[in-house]
Amino acid sequence: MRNQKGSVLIISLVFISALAVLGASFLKISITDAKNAQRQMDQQRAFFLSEAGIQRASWLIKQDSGGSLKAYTSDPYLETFQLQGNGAALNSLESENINISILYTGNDIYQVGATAQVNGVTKTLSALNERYSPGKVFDYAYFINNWGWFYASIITAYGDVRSNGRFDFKYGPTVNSEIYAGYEVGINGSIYGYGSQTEYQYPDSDGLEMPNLNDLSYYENVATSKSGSIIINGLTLVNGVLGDDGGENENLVLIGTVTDPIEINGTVVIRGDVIVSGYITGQGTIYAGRNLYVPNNVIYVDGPATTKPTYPSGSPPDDSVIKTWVTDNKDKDLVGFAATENIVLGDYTKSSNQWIFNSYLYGMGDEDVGEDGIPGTSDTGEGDGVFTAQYEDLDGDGVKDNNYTSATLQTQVALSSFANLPSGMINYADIANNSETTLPDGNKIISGVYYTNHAMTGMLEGSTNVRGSIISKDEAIGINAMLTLDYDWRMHSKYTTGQNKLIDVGLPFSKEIETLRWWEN
Ligand SMILES: [Ca+2]
Ligand SMILES: [Ca+2]
Ligand SMILES: [Ca+2]
Ligand SMILES: [Ca+2]
Repeated sequence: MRNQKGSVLIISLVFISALAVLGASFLKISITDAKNAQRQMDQQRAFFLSEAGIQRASWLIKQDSGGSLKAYTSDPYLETFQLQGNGAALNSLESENINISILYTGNDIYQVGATAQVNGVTKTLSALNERYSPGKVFDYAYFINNWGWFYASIITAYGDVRSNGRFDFKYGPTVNSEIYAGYEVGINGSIYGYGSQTEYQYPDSDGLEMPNLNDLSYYENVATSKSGSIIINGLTLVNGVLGDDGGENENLVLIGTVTDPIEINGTVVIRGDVIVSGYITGQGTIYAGRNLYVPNNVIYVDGPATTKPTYPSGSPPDDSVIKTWVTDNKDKDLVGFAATENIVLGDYTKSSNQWIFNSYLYGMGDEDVGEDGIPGTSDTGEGDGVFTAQYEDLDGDGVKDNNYTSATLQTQVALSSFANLPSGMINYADIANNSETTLPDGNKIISGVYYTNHAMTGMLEGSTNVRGSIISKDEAIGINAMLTLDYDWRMHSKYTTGQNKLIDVGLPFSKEIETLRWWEN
């Protein structure tokens, strides 16, 4: 029994010392683990603080309305701050120093940096921020905030198409492009072109932010400071802004001919309605404070040699093919049109072929659309008769917009009260023509990038070639002959943003600061 007891004791001792050894090594492991965990936590904390630094740098750029940060082109602007600000720190992180730097690299691009240290662990982040870069909506031949719809076999699109709501196709259109929709891509019957392949269709895509033109003051500052202008036959019709000086007529008619085209140079703002027709040349963007009217053709005098890059059948063109086309044509005519209210195509006063306005346009525009900002989705707040400005004031004008009416289409003053109206023109029909017949081939050409955060609408009775983009919140365009959309790739953000941008015509921006890229040093 004793022996037995002794052996039990020995065994116990051995067991206890074994436990002690094990315990010591467990202790070692857990101390190392804890050290690793602490280090990881410090890394995360330092990362978080640096990220806060990048955000503060972006905020400083946004606040810099006078552009004083643009002076820091060789030595960066430096600042050290703490999250606690002027108050007391709520935890140890809030009293850590965050060092930020801002270096202006030209073309409204800033390189920002931020460094923070927690318990000897340092993290440095950098980002390239562009101010006022053109909205991503310009990457598309057709972009609609609410509901994209191609309902005709006579529609052919070259260039990507997108909607923040549904995108519906009916009666067999041809879509040589990628298709993006915030909800469903609805295909009723067949569609043709490589967009018919599901690999080029992207339902449930993130919504793209629309530029908001409710406040044109930024664009007016650009127009004035860079002396944007519109000249016809040696006569300067717009010098910066039209309608800002006492007695200046804010409504303007622009009609260009082959010999005396509309010459545009940079950004110009016309505070009222503007009617644009005929031949146009130069590079720039025309902002209208109310409606833009496109009663006829808009034709580049010196446009790209071909209307688009060569599209192979069954797939998109290669990036290199597109880039060559863009580079070859970067100095050719290129005009953006941006309207605070609506863009009206053709002759809206014509009594025939008005079905489109009654059945579609007049059923759109109401802002009681719910939290998602898109009509017809039955989400929270949609159609409840309550206007929640926080998410339903889509155009930011502070009041609830209702459905469009005939007043939406009409000029704000009689045509006879517009500046630069040619003599002999009395009624809108004297200028407008739904089916262009003056061109040798009888086709209608609408060149340019057309943007409105309200409706783009009208009637196109002749075969029409849009050479650019149609971008709007609502779209109600009637067609009864071929409509071909040729995206102008020179407008793509690949070529209009960043340090190596090729093109700058002053298109509207969506976000004041766009991060082009960011990295950890
Ligand atoms: Ca003026
Ligand atoms: Ca909705
Ligand atoms: Ca509502
Ligand atoms: Ca509103």
